[in-house]
Amino acid sequence: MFAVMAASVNDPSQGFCRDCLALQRDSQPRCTQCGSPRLARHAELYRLHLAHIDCDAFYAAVEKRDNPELRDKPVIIGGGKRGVVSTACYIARIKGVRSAMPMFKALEACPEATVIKPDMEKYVRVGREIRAMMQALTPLVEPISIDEAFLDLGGTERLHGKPPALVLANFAAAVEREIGITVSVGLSYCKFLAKVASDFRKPRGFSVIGEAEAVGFLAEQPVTLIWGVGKAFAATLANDGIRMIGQLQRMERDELMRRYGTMGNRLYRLSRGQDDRSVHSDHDAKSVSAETTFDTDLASPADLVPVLRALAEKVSARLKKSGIAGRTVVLKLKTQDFKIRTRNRQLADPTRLADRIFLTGLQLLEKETDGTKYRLLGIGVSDLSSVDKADPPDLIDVQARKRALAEGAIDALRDKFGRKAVETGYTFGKGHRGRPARPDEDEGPEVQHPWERN
Ligand code: DCP
Ligand code: MG
Repeated sequence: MFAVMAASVNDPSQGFCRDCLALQRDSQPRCTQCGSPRLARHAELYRLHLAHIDCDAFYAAVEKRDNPELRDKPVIIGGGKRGVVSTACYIARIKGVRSAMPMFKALEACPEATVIKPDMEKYVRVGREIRAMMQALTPLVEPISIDEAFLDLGGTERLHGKPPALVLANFAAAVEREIGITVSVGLSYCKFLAKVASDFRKPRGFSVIGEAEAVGFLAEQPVTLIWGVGKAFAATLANDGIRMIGQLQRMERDELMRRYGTMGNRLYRLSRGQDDRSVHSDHDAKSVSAETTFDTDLASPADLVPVLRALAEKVSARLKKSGIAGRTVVLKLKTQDFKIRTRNRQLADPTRLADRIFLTGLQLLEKETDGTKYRLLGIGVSDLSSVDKADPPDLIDVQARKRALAEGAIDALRDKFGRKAVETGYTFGKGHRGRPARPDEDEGPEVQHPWERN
């Protein structure tokens, strides 16, 4: 079969059926074998091997699988302490329900919805099963969160007897059959566009972005499509009159870097579809951390504490996004003469709360602020585990419980209005000297996902 495939490279009229995988040798709108309209056709279909896979309405899909009565009904997952929507099925989304929306608003939009409290243990289990299926396709699987991962299928044709595109379509069908939920697949030549592609035609999507159309496709997209351009940075760009990626494509690298620092370089490259990051299976990583190098060395708690707070929030956000928690808080400092100091403290329970990470880091930092000047500060957690045992309600420390609840509320507001919307007492107004680095300057998180153990 693969020989036939190879012959069809670069012929956009050729492709395959995503349901029965039969090859299509003409440009009929339906599969010549099974009649399905779900055909994959693209000039680079058999050449591309970098994929991003993301489950559709993940928590809601798992709940619908486990209660078929809900299949054709609007379902919202969320509520509980935070009172926000974790996710909504696509039926509820038609009514305007979105992740991170306050539950009362979601129910205003869709009063007939069934609301289900999240069952994290179950979602982690399903995520782990899907991950195992991915790892059977290639060793290069890089999980990004509980329901998504990058896969590099380069060099696997011989193993599978078919090119990556077909392996992926087969995988999507197998997940539906064996797990009972649906996924969307993005196939491209780089991570950035594979992720963009997977989001393109959800649910049950299969989108391909080839090298030939990348620049033209990107030109028509808003800047927010670029990794690292959140609400705040998009506002900065809008202030400079830049809204579309096409505008970035017409700017020189020097100009972008002069205006936006290292982020300018990222804008320059990604706007042109240049992204050479490879897929890393992160089996060896055991912690989640964030650190920053200062413009000028800092010694005083007044300068260091706000940075610690901002970094703790970053670590917490990453833990929450990945559905994991850590039990040991690790503080890292680099002195003026490049000596590294690390200090650890183990907590009674794993945490993913910024407040706990920060306060523990603060206790460790207090002992180190003896006038020594530091060029780098970092905070992280290790001893990673799933979230089910994390941050149990603290019956003795009522204040801690209140802080956890407040943090849930802050998260909800930030989900809605962006990070800058809610500043804490520690970070408020500290935007410049002791600021954490821009995303590019940061050391990326090292994440070992609990579902990857065994
Ligand atoms: N999640 C959450 N809170 C958010 C966003 C997501 O608790 N603000 C959880 C619920 C989601 C899961 O993470 O089911 C995966 O997140 P995705 O962003 O991939 O969203 P979905 O899988 O739900 O939907 P989509 O089909 O858009 O991927
Ligand atoms: Mg998803």
